[in-house]
Amino acid sequence: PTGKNKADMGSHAFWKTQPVLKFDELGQPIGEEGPIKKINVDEVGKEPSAMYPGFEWVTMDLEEEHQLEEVFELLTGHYVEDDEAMFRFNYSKSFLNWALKAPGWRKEWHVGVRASGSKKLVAFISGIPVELRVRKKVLHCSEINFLCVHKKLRSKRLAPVLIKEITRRCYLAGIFQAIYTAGVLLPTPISTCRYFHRALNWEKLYEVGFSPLPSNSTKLRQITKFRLPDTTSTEGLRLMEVKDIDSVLGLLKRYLARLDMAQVYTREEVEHWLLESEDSKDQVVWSYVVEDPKTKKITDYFSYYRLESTVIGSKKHKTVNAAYLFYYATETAFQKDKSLLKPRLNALVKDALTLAKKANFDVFNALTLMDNPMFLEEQKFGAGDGQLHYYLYNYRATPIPGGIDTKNLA
Ligand code: NHW
Repeated sequence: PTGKNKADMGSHAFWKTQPVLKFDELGQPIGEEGPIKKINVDEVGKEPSAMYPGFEWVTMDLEEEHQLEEVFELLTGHYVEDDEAMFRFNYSKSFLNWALKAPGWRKEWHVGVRASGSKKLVAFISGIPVELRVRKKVLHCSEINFLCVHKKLRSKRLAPVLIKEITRRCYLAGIFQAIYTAGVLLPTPISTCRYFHRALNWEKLYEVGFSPLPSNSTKLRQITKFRLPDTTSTEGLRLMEVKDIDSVLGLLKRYLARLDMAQVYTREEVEHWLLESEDSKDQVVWSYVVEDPKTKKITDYFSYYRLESTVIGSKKHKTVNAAYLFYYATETAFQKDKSLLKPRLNALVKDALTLAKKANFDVFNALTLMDNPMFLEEQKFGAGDGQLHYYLYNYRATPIPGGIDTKNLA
């Protein structure tokens, strides 16, 4: 046998020691959903485990501009790339501020590793507190993200050490569950979505190698296909303002209650995640509402956030400016006539695309979650290569279907 088979479904020397579902438990009935392991905080280590010789643990202070810059530099050079190493996520500093300093954030959950000699930051992992509803139960958990190991230190089993350390810090804070997402397949996803991409600037996406030219098409035809109107069409559409927070929170709560799994937002979180302070130099999130001109009620909401990718090999273009569909909600979901939802979502998303194009984005990305399958094809999104797996740590739950996945059907 070759070593390759071993790597495939994987022996998972680390993950098999962790309180997560095994692949072969997938087909079996889960029973009552709940924690896999009972954690006794008294038995949790009070100190970090030993770090490899030549390296040391550090708690990052992201209120300090310089330390935020260090995390930014590490991620810019070493974070997630596509399989062909053509693009790498380039989270901006304002994005990191937004994502890592969400309401209730703790400095202790911004964990780094430095080289002892040079003090250079070589690895990072983070968590933020979130309330997560899985079907009827609400879990206090952490959302783990930005796990990153410097390219020169890969495959040395540093990632498991980082994961165990953030786990220890969560346990000490009385948090025994976590949610995280990854493009790689690990034991065992609770849900899997596919990325879909809608070209806004097709020519640039073609030039950087992101969008192919189909053999039965021409450049001009592709450009025409993805053309968008100059103005939006939904009456009453405008930017969300502070005065809309309560309406948006109410609408979003009702909309998300229809899903098997969703974050439970407080007012403060809506303000943080959906409304950016006006003095932000480098805007991350764009939120829009539809205000009914007659009743003045907020009937719809949508948002997207900005995340650039570095183009690794191109001379002509340094980055791809991508918008990611974030939250949305619409009253049509609650009307008796169920056939209203699909056309309304299509109209809203078309407006979102139109606005993103005006704001100079190159591509608009969305996953196969929420009600997205109702508009992805109609709005000319195409299935990408990438999947996003959703995972729960120390929680046993029946998997949640992840919407359409045309790549798997093909
Ligand atoms: S996913 C993005 C992860 N980051 C990147 O892909 C950046 C580029 N890659 C790297 O920096 C979003 C490295 O390749 C990383 C692995 C650091 C990924 N999640 O050190 P070794 C997140 O941040 C397992 C979980 O030798 P490496 C979510 C792998 O399966 N595990 O590898 C993070 C193997 O274990 P196995 C991952 O390439 C969630 C082991 O690591 C993983 O040098 C974290 C190999 O380690 C991934 N993305 O470094 C979990 N990638 O058992 C949080 C690889 O298979 C859990 N591995 O042998 C919850 C904790 C909190 C609980 C609180 C109650």
